[in-house]
Amino acid sequence: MSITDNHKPQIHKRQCPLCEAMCGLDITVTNDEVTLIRGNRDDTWSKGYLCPKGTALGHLHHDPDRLRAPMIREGDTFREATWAEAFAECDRLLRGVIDTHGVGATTAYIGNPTAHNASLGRYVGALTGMSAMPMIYSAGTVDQWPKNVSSALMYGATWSIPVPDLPNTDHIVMMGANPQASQGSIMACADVLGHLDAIVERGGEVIVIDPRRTGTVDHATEWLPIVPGTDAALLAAVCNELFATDRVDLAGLTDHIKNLDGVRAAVESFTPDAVASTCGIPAERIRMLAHQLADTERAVLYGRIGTCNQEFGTLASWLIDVVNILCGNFDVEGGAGFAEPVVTPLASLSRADTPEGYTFGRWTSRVRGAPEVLGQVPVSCLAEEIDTPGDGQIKALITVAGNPVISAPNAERLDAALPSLEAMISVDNWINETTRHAHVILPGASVLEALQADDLLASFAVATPARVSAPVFDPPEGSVPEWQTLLRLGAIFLGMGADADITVLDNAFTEAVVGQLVAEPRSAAHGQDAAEIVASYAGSDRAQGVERFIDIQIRTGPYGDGYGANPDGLTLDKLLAEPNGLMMGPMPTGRTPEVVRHADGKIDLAPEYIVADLPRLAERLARTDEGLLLVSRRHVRSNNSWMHNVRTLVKGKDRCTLLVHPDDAAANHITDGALATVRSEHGSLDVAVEVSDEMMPGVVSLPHGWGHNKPGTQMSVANEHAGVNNNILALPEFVDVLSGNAAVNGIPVEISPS
Ligand SMILES: Nc1nc2c(c(=O)[nH]1)N[C@H]1C(S)=C(S)[C@@H](COP(=O)(O)OP(=O)(O)OC[C@H]3O[C@@H](n4cnc5c(=O)[nH]c(N)nc54)[C@H](O)[C@@H]3O)O[C@H]1N2
Ligand SMILES: Nc1nc2c(c(=O)[nH]1)N[C@H]1C(S)=C(S)[C@@H](COP(=O)(O)OP(=O)(O)OC[C@H]3O[C@@H](n4cnc5c(=O)[nH]c(N)nc54)[C@H](O)[C@@H]3O)O[C@H]1N2
Ligand code: SF4
Ligand SMILES: [Mo]
Repeated sequence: MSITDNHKPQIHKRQCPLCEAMCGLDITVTNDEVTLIRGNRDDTWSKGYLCPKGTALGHLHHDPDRLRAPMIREGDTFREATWAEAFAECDRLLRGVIDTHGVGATTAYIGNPTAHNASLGRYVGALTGMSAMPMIYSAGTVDQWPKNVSSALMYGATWSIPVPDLPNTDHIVMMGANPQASQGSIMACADVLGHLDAIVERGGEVIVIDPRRTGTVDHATEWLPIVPGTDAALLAAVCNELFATDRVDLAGLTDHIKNLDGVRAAVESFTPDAVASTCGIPAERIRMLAHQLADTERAVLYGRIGTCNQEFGTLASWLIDVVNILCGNFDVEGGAGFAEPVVTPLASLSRADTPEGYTFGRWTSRVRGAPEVLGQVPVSCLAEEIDTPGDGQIKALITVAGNPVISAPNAERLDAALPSLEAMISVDNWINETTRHAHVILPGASVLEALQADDLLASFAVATPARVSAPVFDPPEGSVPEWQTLLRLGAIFLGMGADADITVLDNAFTEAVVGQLVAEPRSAAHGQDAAEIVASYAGSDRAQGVERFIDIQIRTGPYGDGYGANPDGLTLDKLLAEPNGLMMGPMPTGRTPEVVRHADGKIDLAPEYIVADLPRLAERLARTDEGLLLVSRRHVRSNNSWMHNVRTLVKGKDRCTLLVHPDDAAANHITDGALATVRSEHGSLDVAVEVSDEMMPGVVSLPHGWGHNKPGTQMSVANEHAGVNNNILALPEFVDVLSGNAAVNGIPVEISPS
């Protein structure tokens, strides 16, 4: 039943939870059915923009394959169960493992939608904390871990990641990002391409550095093809040139920076001439790149997944910020800066593990000996930790909104290992390649059934939007919201059983977070008592749970009402009354002093841990990679692995194809449309080839997120459009050494006709 019983079409205003663009949508509902979705032109953030995925929210909600009730495994199939039965089964299975093997035999995998889902994003920390699992895995190590490492060491804050001020820049260099498909990442912005067009219209430059001439290049002034994995070398040479031509200008940051000389020394051997042939970019063009970035008043360098998911991810991530700082393009209008979200993200509260700062390699993984980085090891380790006998072998796994059988390197080994688990619980809404192995699946709300309030994503916003969205539909009667599911799993770990009173746990968790929120210098409730704040909700209709949590994040945030301290400030109710959202202003500048958490208050321009990796980069310069290198790509109609069950999005020509340059196709006797066998050191697959000069010679591209139609899945549409799993080719131990992040770009492959 819908929230209103009106049979006339009703328009609900709601932000899209699918990607970082956070578009405001007009969702028309007629007789409990979504009949139309359009961009909301009055939305103060996205002004009517949307992409084809946004129009598919109704399909996701109505998808008959989407789970509405918990499922319990029975032999090779699942049966629908009550929530009480499902939690009792979780208790039985998890306790079995913990009592026999200890908590060290349990782990969790946290997937990408966690960051987009209000309940999961806030309460996943409750589960991992209460369970005391010694380690967890996440999609983060096939994503932004290098950026977290560089921010941890440069600023003392893992999630303080600088974002380009896209609306106000006149010159942007984009490396390893394709917003035409992705809609922007660690740069939240609706209509990125519109902003790029505007830069060009005002006479500015948009330079795309990518081995592929992507759709973003259609909105750029220049495409610079680059050999995969060599971005760090290019950027080291840009820094070298900045020093050599005396262009370094720290602008207002001089007093907030240390180790400038450390950078100068570190990049000394990386001259433009030394790196040019490795990167495939002429030395003269590299010099000009440096000159343009330094000499243009409002210029910025931005890098994303192509600069992270590669061999030198941390070096590249670090150097991107270093270049912006050296050019005076940091924390100023039109440069790279730190957004300040209205809803304070929990991630922003994370701190170094010692007073001296972050330490790495505090422990290593059992089987491979991979060093821990920011509490995680590469997700590709998970398979071997499950299938290798011995003390500490993983016997129980909880997946939260993740599909690692598709999205992680070592995919086929993980697929084979999961059935041996004694307990596998999936908090997920579909029976897909991963969750088909679960003993119990616990579904959450649909994309239209829960309150939507972004916090983490808003910390990458190119402005300061304030918006929360009410649910469009009520969840089914008796269903359990995801925040409760996570707390209940936590209670099971604590030995409290399947029907514990989770209110106590919720209050304790919330109070602990509030304590940190009010300690923030910019908190509107700075210095107030956490217990009193939590207690003030007692008896209200927000006495517990995620709504209370969001209200607290808003009211203790920099724009909040501070429980009376700032009476005109924001509250959840105020924002719920503004379905078009409020725009608090452009991306702030001058935030460096409050963002940097190092004891001396200074940005470390040359962290030792990072600089020590430069010899490895120098070795790369000495190496010539013969043969072809594989990179990944995205498509606007797809979202990692989980939206191929929407017919309107997968219709049309096959998109899971290998893009090959005509010269490489000819040299390997491959023809357009034919099947080719692609082989890496780790695996091989057959896939249809698209011959196209949009690839630079020597590089081939295959999307990730495909490889459906596995037995036991319940994804009727996706299974008709199976595609192949890119990660079968990924090399499990090919990682960015400093972060442990997977190098799924730059994989040496051979191709031949099938
Ligand atoms: N080769 C290669 N591999 C890659 C990448 C690449 O570029 N190349 N990219 C990497 C990146 S950046 C990422 S982020 C990862 C993604 O890796 P994952 O996060 O593991 O994969 P997704 O496909 O996002 O899976 C999302 C899962 O969440 C479920 N889900 C969706 N919405 C909800 C919800 O609201 N609640 C719950 N409980 N479940 C939900 C879906 O059913 C699905 O099972 O893939 C990585 N893998
Ligand atoms: N439609 C859609 N949107 C999405 C997603 C999706 O799957 N589909 N996924 C979401 C997620 S989880 C993320 S993390 C973001 C990612 O957002 P983006 O970072 O914009 O990701 P991509 O679109 O994959 O673009 C990456 C580009 O890097 C290039 N590349 C590969 N290797 C290298 C290299 O070594 N150097 C350089 N310079 N370039 C390289 C690739 O050719 C590709 O064009 O997108 C998010 N948005
Ligand atoms: S760009 Fe598309 S998927 Fe992303 S938030 Fe907007 S409508 Fe949703
Ligand atoms: Mo991602």
